[in-house]
Amino acid sequence: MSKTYVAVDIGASSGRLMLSQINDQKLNLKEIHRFNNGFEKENGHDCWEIEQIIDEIFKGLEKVKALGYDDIVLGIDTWAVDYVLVGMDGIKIQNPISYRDSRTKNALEELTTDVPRSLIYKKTGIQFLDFNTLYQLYTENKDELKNTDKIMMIPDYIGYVLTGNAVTEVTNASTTQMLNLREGLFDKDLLKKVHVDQNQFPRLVESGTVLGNIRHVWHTKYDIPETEVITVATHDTASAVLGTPGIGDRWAFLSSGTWSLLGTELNVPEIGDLAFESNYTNEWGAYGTYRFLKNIMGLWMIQNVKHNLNDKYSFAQLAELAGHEKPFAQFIDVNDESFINPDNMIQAIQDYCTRTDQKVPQTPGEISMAIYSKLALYYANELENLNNILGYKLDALNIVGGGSNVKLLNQLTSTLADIPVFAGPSEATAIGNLVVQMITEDEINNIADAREIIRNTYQISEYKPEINKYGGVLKDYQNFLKGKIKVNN
Ligand code: LFR
Repeated sequence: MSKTYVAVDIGASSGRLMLSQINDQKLNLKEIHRFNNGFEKENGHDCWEIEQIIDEIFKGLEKVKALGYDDIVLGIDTWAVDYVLVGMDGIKIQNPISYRDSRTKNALEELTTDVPRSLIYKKTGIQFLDFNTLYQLYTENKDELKNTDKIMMIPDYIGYVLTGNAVTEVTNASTTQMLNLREGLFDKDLLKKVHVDQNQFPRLVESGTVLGNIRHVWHTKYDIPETEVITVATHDTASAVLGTPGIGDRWAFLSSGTWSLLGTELNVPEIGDLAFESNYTNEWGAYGTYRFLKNIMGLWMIQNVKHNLNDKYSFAQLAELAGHEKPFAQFIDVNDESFINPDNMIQAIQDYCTRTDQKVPQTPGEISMAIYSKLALYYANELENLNNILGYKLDALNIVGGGSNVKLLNQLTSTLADIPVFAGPSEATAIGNLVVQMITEDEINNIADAREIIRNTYQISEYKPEINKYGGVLKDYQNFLKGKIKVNN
């Protein structure tokens, strides 16, 4: 009889608790609790309501208990780069600030005038995103940092509140852009640059280590099961890639959620000139792997558009409306910084098109198609880039996460990138979280077996490229991105 496992999987827009057992080499997943997440303005900054998030986890655990589960194993994954400063009294100093907050706007530029980008890349292998922990810490008040006992990444902090035990898990810690690839530790020079001492980060641990049991005090406040917490691959993208059932060793993944993370799994980091120039990242994975990938703006754009339309349409309806529109009515660089955190996404897209002298999408269908078709073009462009950097051709693209349900996007991507697409499971992140727990508890041997089990459990849909359907549109888009052509419609 399998133990009972619960994945706490929290993304930028929602969180949930998924329960699973493993029987006959199959997983059964049940959603127990779901809640909204998002940042709120606090003292002029976009902040995460971390207490509320933790309260929702307890609510979910109460539901687990009410279903009759008295004894469970639990793993936590969340988005990356953000952190909580904890004071000498063991209590958070303030709510964590979101990576989308504008405070880091100039930090990357400033810090890298002193320390060359090429050096930081050689040391860390991590892409330059202006919200990396390195640049966030750079903007912190130095006195406040001095009074900080612990700097904890979000899932590590939640684990600490639950169990009282503090660690820094590597998959997430690598996104700080402060881990030294060669030494396997925080880089002393980079720490110094942001006035942080190595001891302020709790000890580094690998994914798949036991953190401890939920503290007694929580049992006096909530009616929850006995819970052993495992430190899983706590970065949601790391869990998503673990939960991706690729076959062979030349498959690409696209973890498609608020962000689109496009890349491939490597056993050795790739930090050559091409990787550096293309701003590819080598995030640390579980079991000695690296996620070689690029961040693409992703479903964030359509999530915001849905919101701007007062949630009148579901995602499925928006995709359906998009399907009636022409796919490439304008070109958009989806990674343009104006889409990072605009007041109104529809306006930002329309302004972009006006600025670049192109057809301005108006209706919900046109706007949705503008996003989906440009995402597909962006993916296709990056796959080509990825093949170039690697020096070999990836032979399949596995799309996982919520976005893997968008058939229109899957088909466009397959055709434009000329690659077979395998879509699903949409729950890859929770699954990756769960299988690391199961490996730690000796119910699955290793990640290769876990992926076999995932293939056994889920129906994966295949999309094949439609030959010559869109002519040279990818080349035109690439020229547009390079600033070589201006499009007028
Ligand atoms: C996805 C993700 C990405 C990370 C971004 C910010 O949810 O974790 O991997 O770059 O969010 O943390």
